[in-house]
Amino acid sequence: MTDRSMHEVEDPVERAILVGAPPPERPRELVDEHLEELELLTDTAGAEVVDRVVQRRNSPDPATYIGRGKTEQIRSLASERDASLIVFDEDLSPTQGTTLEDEIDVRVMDRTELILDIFSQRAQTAEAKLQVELAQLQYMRPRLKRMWTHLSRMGGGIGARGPGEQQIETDRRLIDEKITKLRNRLDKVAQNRDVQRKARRDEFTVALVGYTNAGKSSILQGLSDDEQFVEDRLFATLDSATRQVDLGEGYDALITDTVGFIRKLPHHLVASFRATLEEVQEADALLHVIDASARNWERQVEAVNEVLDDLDTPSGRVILDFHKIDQLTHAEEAALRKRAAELFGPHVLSSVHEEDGLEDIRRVLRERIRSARPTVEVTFSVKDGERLAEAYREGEVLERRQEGLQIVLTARVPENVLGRWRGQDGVKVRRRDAA
Ligand SMILES: Nc1nc2c(ncn2[C@@H]2O[C@H](COP(=O)(O)OP(=O)(O)OP(=O)(O)O)[C@@H](O)[C@H]2O)c(=O)[nH]1
Ligand SMILES: [Mg+2]
Repeated sequence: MTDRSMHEVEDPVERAILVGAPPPERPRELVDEHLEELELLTDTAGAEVVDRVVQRRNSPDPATYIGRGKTEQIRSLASERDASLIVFDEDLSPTQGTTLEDEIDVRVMDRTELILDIFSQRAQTAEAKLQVELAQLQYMRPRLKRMWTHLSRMGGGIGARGPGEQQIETDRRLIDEKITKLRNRLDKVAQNRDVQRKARRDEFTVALVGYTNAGKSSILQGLSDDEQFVEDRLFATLDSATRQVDLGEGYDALITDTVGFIRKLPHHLVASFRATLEEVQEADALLHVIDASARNWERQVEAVNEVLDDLDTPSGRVILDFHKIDQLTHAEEAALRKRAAELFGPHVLSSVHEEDGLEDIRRVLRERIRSARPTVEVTFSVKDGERLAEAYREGEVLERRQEGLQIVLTARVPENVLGRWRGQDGVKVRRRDAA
């Protein structure tokens, strides 16, 4: 499989061995699926997978997760394959990481560390960089001993020894200070965000959420004719981008593309991305984009729902979008429609490769807007300039006429504004359509 002589000539790419240690009852198919995903993650991080090792375990070994025999086996496999990295699908405790790295004598990472690494490579905005750095420091803090070993390994290895306990203590204090600083800076960024959000409170907002690589950025691009960063890679998007989108029939919305979710998204990351993800919590509607061409889409939906629950997202706002349906045969599409109707509430089907493939999305969002901001006829005095300004500012005026000393507007107005108007003397509100 590997040609060592070629490798010796030139190969700057890290060579990785993947290790899965699933419980005995996990079905084979699922074990493979997890390792395939780990391979994609490893590839995204920039390393090449040269082998996979699986050991089923009832309970993890406290020192090495896998058994001693397996550890020894991986050690010789690593030297045989010339691997420079071992990636575990399971989360390793600080002790397990250190012991494994000592025994295998090659750098060891777990899934969380790998995802953090990808995020740090991909973060673009100042906010995303701060968020990833915070999550990385929190991950590193209890694992300083191993991190130091990484460094000494990179520095040439032989003779290089890890720092003494005292050094680690000092580092830990420095990290704590840094964490406090980062938190403060992130709080400031979050406040700015709040201000921006308040400024657009009266526009209808939609957040695109979904498993990584589901097609969220492609959909935003298709809806807005705007260039988005689309890539057949995991976590192409880390920074949320918001676009004003014309939905047709005079409706528009602000649509935000967000970071993709994944099974077991490290919780430090969810915590530090909380500010970004507030866009999700506060959106008027959530379009949950599902890659319907993935054979495990149902499990991806579950993983996304777990993160959404974690964020306390009201489920009534979620619309499921079965995407990439151009990849399905007619029979598959029919089966999907049936399954979707059995399982879920409101849903649509979409594709960016089919003519009018995004029409269903536009339609369902128009419906949501109609019920969130009903069309009303509102009557008030011509002298009430404040009301007129408010109608234009907070709502969408469809028609305006004057009857004597009264102004009559037909407008789409958010419910909260209508509530205010109803209590006002001299303002009459009449509903034109049902919610
Ligand atoms: N066949 C097909 N492929 C699609 C469709 N929409 C997107 N893709 C492809 O799916 C891959 C991922 O698309 P993205 O839009 O980057 O997905 P994303 O959900 O933004 O991914 P992350 O930002 O990584 O979370 C790309 O290779 C797209 O070209 C579609 O409707 N049909
Ligand atoms: Mg994206």
